Amino acid sequence: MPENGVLAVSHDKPDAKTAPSNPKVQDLSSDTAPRSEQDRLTDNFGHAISDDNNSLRAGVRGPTLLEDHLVREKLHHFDHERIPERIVHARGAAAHGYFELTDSLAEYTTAQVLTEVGKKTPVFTRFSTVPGSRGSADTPRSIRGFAVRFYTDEGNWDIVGNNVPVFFIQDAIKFPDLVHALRPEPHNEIPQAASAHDTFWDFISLTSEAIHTIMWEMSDRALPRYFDTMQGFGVHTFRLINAEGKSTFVKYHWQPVNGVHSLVWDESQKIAGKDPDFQRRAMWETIDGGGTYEWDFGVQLFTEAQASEWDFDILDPSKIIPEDLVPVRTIGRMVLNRNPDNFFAETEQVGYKPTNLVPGMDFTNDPLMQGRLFSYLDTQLIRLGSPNWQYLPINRPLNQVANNQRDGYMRHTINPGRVAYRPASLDGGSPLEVPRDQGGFVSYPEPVSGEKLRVRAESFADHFGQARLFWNSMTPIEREHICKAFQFELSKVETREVRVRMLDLLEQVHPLLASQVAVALGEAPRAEQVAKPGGTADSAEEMELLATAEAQPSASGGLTKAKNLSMEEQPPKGIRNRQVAILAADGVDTDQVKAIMQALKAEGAKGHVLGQHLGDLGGVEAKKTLGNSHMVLFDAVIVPGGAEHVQALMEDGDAQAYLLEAYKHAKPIAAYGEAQALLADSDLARITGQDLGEMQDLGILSAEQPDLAQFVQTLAQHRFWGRPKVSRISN
Ligand code: HDE
Repeated sequence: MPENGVLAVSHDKPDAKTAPSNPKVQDLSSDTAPRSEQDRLTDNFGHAISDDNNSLRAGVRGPTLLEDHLVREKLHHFDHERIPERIVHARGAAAHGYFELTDSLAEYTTAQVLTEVGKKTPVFTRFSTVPGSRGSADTPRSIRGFAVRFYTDEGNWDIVGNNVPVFFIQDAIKFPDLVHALRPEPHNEIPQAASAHDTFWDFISLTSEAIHTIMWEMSDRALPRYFDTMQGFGVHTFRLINAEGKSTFVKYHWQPVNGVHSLVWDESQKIAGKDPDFQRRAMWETIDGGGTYEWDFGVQLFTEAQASEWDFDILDPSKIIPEDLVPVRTIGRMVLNRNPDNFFAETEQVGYKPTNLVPGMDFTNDPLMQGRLFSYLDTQLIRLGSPNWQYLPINRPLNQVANNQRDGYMRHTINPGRVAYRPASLDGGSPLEVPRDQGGFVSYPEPVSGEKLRVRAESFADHFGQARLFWNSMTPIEREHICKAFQFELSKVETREVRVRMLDLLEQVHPLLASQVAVALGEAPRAEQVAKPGGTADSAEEMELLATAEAQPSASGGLTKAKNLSMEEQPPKGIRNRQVAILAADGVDTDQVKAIMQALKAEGAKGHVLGQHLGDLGGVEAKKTLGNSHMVLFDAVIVPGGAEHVQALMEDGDAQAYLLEAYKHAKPIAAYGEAQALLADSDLARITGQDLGEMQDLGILSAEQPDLAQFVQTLAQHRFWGRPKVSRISN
């Protein structure tokens, strides 16, 4: 805590209580501008300003004078406020927190952050979408960035990862092509934050190495519900080096404590309009309310000898190492518990780079990673404008920086003395090199030999094997969502040759997948049996067909199906940070509402009372309305009892729409007391023709009095696929 007490006065948020224990937050506080009610307005050089509303002019209605340094200073700063956004991952949000190690990897590495059990290392973690601009929505179909900076005692360590474990291309030289194809098309800058356009699919159809990652991208993995319901992966194989200098390969995994859950496509698109800030808002509000976002940190550790047995190359970033071959060992937890004070200074100015490794770690020859080792440092120069970007408060490490680098735009550090070179006999030759046994970084002495060649290794040649493994590992509903995603994306492609080339690629994953898509595109199917396109989520026939569609994988270590690829097969993990809509009109049973809110709060979830109007509903307060919210923004809906309120909701189209949307998107619905009649007589019952009172197994609860334990259990299951007649509800 700095002596000037800056931290104490700079914010009065509930999460400020977590600040003093976080050394990085204390470090930032020395640059946090204090703000108090007694502040006197000054210009940038400390001169007090008496009038901030009027320029200095000659005559009451006359021209503004060149002399007016105050207006010039203010406009000058404003004119230069923007910096280039990130070329990819421009849209993102971040939070502070800590990483706590629970299991030491001392056998494998000397890195203190991975060997000192119980130590809490400050982190700053940023989540992002890939293709969209900084002002785009949170929920396009996109792989998500998952970048974690650890401020360790040995310098910064960044795992700049994604929420899927593989990448589209195998060599960095293709990255600009991939991104140019994905981003809005250059002639008209359309479409924003979307892959559903010709250039993207043109590139993919000619780049078969992308097909495995494309399967992930077309699955619901590319539509995470919240940041804390997605996994994170380091993607590449890295090295850990122990005290004897022995190297072990490692892959990094983040497993969300709240389980892995996604949106469905219809929901994602609607959220993009109803609340484009949906995910950043959810994280902000959870943390602002004293809650946390948490992940377990796991590693897959393996040796060169193991790697040599597998029929895929561990240097190929388009391949996973199935958890069946190398289980994930959980070694710690990341807890995000503090929002940034300032978006620009922290979230925008943070510059991650995969070269931020600490001693006891090293890179591998993964050709995608090798390119990244150059690119991230390079990009910060254009984005942040100076080689001194690493001295920005959010980027500087917690330990001391000492070297002979000097000068450059915006140099803040004042380096005294006359020596800025090595070797030097003056000033004691400082700073001194640090030998390995005292914590100096030493690269792993991997033997390297060979001819200089511009080639792709033969061991990278299998492009389809793991795409088939992924397909096989999906449940029928997940397969259906993949088929529908391809149908949507490719139906937006105007060039028929591109669509057909994609079908050729898909056929090599599975003919049924290709056929389901082909029929929707008006092309001939590639399998004997096909389900009707534009089909019905509730079609038992389609589900059965999808259930039996197995492919023959390769490059999979002999597996036909792999663990933990399916989200649906992962067990439910409780309801923490879930959001529940409670529909309420005047006359609602307020005791029931309070009991529901209480029960949700006790489990870490949040009930939101949505009134027909804001304000008091006779003892509970509506902070949102049916009209200013939407079902897609919630995980479940409850209609409490109360005769007058139920009567009002029966006639309210918005209330009816909540039930229809919740049903369609497979979310829990509960109706209590008089609201049972509302359910029975709802548009939902009429349109689907279902007896909604008999659908407890499908997540529709109705009872005289709320059984809140049952509701919590139902909410924990998240989605109830297989509800009948879903296709009768329009988008
Ligand atoms: Fe990135 N990537 N990337 N990337 N990446 C950037 O760096 C790049 C790749 C990832 O929240 C840029 O600071 C190349 C894989 C994340 O600030 C840029 C290649 C993975 C973020 C860049 C890749 C990632 C970025 C843009 C192929 C997952 C956001 C701004 C050789 C393992 C970090 C910036 C944040 C950002 C280059 C491939 C993850 C241009 C050249 C693979 C999470 O430097």
